[in-house]
Order: sequence, then C-alpha cells, then structure tokens
Amino acid sequence: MKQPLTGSAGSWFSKTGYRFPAGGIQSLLRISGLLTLFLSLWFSASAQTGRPLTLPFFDDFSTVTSRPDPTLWQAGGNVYINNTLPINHPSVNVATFDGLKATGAPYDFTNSNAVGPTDTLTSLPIDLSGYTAADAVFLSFYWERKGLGELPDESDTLRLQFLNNTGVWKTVWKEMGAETNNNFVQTFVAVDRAEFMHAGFRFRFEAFGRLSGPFDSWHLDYIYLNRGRSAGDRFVKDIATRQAVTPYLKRYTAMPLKQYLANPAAETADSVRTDIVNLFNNFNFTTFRFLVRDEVSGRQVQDYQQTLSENIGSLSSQVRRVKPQPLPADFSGKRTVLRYTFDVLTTDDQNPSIPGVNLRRNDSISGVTVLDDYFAYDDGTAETALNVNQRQGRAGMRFILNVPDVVSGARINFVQISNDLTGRPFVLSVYGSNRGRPGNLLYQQSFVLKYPQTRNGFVDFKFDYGVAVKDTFYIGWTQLSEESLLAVGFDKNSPFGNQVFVNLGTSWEPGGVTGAPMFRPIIGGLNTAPITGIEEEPAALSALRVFPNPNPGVLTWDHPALRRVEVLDLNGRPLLNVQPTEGQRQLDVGSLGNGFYLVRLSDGKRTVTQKLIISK
Ligand SMILES: [Ca+2]
Ligand SMILES: [Ca+2]
Ligand SMILES: [Ca+2]
Repeated sequence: MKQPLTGSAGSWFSKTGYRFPAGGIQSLLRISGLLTLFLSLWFSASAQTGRPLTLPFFDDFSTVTSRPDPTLWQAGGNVYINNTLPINHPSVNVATFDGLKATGAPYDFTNSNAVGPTDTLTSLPIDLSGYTAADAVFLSFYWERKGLGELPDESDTLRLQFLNNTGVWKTVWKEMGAETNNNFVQTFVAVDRAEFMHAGFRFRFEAFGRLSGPFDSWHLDYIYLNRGRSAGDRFVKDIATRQAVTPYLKRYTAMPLKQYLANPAAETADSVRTDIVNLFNNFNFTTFRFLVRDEVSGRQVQDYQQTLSENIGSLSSQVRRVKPQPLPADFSGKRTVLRYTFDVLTTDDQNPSIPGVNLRRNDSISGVTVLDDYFAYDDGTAETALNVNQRQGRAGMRFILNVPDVVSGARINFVQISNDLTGRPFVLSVYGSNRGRPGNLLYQQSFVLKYPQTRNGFVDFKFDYGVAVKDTFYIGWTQLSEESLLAVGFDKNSPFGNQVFVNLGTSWEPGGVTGAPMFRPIIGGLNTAPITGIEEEPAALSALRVFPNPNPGVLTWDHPALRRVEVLDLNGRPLLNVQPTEGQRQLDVGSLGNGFYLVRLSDGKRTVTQKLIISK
C-alpha cells in the first residue's frame, strides 16, 4: 500500500526539502526599518474601505473550483483553480497561471506571439499594523512550473510582490521559466520591512508569458502567512487528499446509461484510486470512508469504510484504493450523475498547526461519472490541445457499444489558442470498423466552428440525421485547411489513450497519444429515422459522379453526356439545377457556402445521388 511519490525527483517538494528564494532578495527582505505607524495608518485609511483580514492568512484552494475564494482574494485575476494541471501538489486543487482568462479566452487572440502580463492572484488587504521584524512574519507557498501544462520560456516569469505603505508594489521574489520541475518547491519569504507593516498590506503573484493561449503554466498551492514562523517552519499537521480520483468506469469516463446497464459489472472499474499526503513531520493514522451516490435520485450505491494501520511518512503520499460497486440492475431513470467520494477521517481539526484554520477542509475528494447521452474518454478538463497538422487530415475515435444505438452528433471542446477560428468549416464523420480501425463512412456533415463560453466548456454539434451504429463505431473530425488548425482540447489525465486514430492521406494509424481528446459522441435524441450508411455506388454507375470530394468550388465529372446536375441541401431542398451543355465537364458551384450537400446526377436513363462537401 505504501506508494512512493511519482515524479522524476521522487517527491513533490524538492530534494533539499525546500528552497530559499534567491539570496539577494532574501537579504533585502531581512533589512528591517523603522516602522512609521503614522504613514501606515494614513495609507490604509485612504486606500481601503472595509475591514482588512488578520493573521493567519491561509489558502490551499481546496474549498473552491475554477475561481479563487472571494473572501481572501481580489476578483478578476484570472487564475484557474483546478486539480488536473499540477503534478505532485501538496493538497487537492492549485491556482494555475497561464495565457487564458477565466472565460477560457486568450488575453491576445490576434497576435499569436504576443507576450506580456497574464494571470494575477492578489490577496485582500491584511492588517499587519503594529507588527515588527521581531514578530517573524513569513509568507510560505508551494510553486511549480509546467506540471501538465506548457513549460514557461526562459524569459517568462512568476513574481511575488508586497504592497508597501505608500501604495507601491515591491517585488520580493521572482522565478524564470525554461527549467522543468515536477516537484512543488516550498518557498519562504520574510515580511520584515517596516514599509510592509501596515493595515492595508497585500501580496500578489503575477505571471508574464505568452498571451495567446494556455501557454507558460505556473501552479501555486498552500499559501500561508503568519507571525511567529521561521524559514524552517515546513510542517503543518495536515493530511490532505490530492490526486484526482480515477474513473469509476472501466472503459470510459462517461457513457449512456442504457449502454452501461446492458452490462454493469463489466463496465465498472476494478478499482478507483486516489492518493493522500501527510504534510506533518509525525506519523498520522488514517481511516477513510468511500461513498457512492446518485445525485439525480439521491440513492446511495455504496458506503464503505477502511482503517489502515499503516503510517504515512512525513511529506509523502499513499494510494487509497477501493473496488467500486456496479449500479444495481434495477437502476432506473434516464440519467444518473454518480458522485464517488473518498473522505479521509483525520484529526486535523484538533490541536491545529494554524490557529483558527480547520484543515479538515482538504480531507475529501470526489469523482463524478455521468451516465447520460454521451460517451467520453476525457475527464472534462483540457491540459493541452490536439491538432491534425495537415490539410484534409482526419482524426477518429473508437467507441464500443454493448447494444445497437444511434449517434446524433458530437460534443466538442475547441480550445482558443493562437488563432481565432470562429466560423471556419470543419467536417464530422462517423465510420464503421475495419479490423480495429475506422472503416466505411457511415455519415458526414460539415459544421462551422464555435468556441465554448467557458474554459473546458463543450459545444454540441448536432447531426441532421441520426446514424445507426452497432458493435464498434468511430467518430472524428476532418481538418479542412492548414491555415486553420482545429485545436481540440486534450485531456492528459485520461488513462484511455489508445482509442485515437489519425489519417493523413490514405490509411488510418493509431494516434499513439497518452490521454484523450475532449470529443464526445452524442447518443440518441433524434426523432428522425436514422440513416444506416451511405450506399457505395455500383461500379457500372461510377461515371455518374462528381469529384473531387470534398470540393473547393468546381464540380468535375467524366460522364460524356450528363443531362442534369442538381445540388440539394440535406433536407432535400434544391439549391442549383443545371442542364450541362454537350461536352461540358465542369460546373462552378462557388456560390454555395462551405458545407454538406447532396448532388443528384442524371444522364436521362439513370439518376444517382451523391453526398458532397464544399470546402473552399
Ligand atoms: Ca491545494
Ligand atoms: Ca487535512
Ligand atoms: Ca484533464
């Protein structure tokens, strides 16, 4: 059961335990000055309204998701609270700094090379009036570069500033990019200069990097400011949950309830796991409880408790593992949202290391599995983005059904990265299976790209017709131009990585990626009769066809005496109706927008209908 910490250096704190800030900065901070109480009070009274916070100040981000706690932090800094981007963090959830705003939009979406200030995390005012260097006020925090995000470049920075008593922000600590470090480093900065000892004291972290997407990632955690500390004050009596809980399902992170209930035992994972961390310097016994509950019906599915007599070493982690119960066969309803929770029953609220802070706040961690109208391999958070770097390049994802079903579209997370592709066309395709890879084309439809409104949001792209599928099917997208590389969110946390296939021209090959695109087939939900596939044209009729397909705007055919060319939309409404002249072999259809059409060709004896994609 004892599990060494993962990561190249073997733990989430540095090999030397912790690292001091750069010597120059440290010695600068140690210069104590005389406190001018008058000036301090003057500033705080003029610049602040409302009551400042008092020591201790602590946040490990475990109590919120997405945005920082507004009772501690100033709104609008755009850091992203999450539990999927960090590696080896001290407790569940971190604050991530990168080039995306809280909405998921880049700071700069016109110049992909632009750099500048990105996210900030600013404390609310903290009353330090009356303190002196003798009070030994220290700010400590854990920080990491990159994690599962993007490595900051050499010139990128994360810096810490303190607000002094004349309203000036003073830089007291700074780190540069370039060097990967998969351990969170604990840093201590003394707050001992008189200019900081005022009632309106604040501190802020600021990142500088690329402004055009989720680039140059820094992660912060476990921020603690208090008096009576020292730079060796590393240990806090705290057991914390940390690692995102593994999937409840064996093959997917989400699947339609109907597909799950066809074989609950086989679809339920053999175990679900998380890991917990001991942040104290003493051994600490733990009991944990594992609960599974359907949030739609309120029904409890599992309640299990285990006490481990094993100790967790100081500043190390241990895996906790449970065999989850399948949903009972009589489970009814249209959908379910299963919340499965590890609750570590610690005594962190007794004799706390941080007076007034209840460290049971980080003792519980949940996973959520949705059984509704879609399949997913991803966990709902993109750590990076994936594109197929070639015109007409295709990607396809494999899904295996328990019972026949209908695909009615795709739910996609497009990431706003480098270039704004709003309105650009792309094509979704559904394929059958050919020896474990995408096979015959069952359906195609073109769409225009739309970004979600939030970071990690999804947009539904619904087909005009449902597509009947059974056994194994594939669904994917086609990249229509090199200039507009579709960036599909990519979940690096997913253990289901071998379901992606890529076709750069003639054959489908395994994608060879670790993780999963945030691309989910929508199942069911269309009332129209599903189509069962596009009929291949018999060889004798092959001359009754136009090419190329997809088509840039000029239809070409080989037939020597075509009588009629009709272009229809997918609902059968005629858009063009042309009688070619003798010997005519081409037709300009440049007036049609990019999209998916039907072309009906007749030579007077036979009529053939063909699906056509216009892509200019
Ligand atoms: Ca945390
Ligand atoms: Ca705790
Ligand atoms: Ca993720």
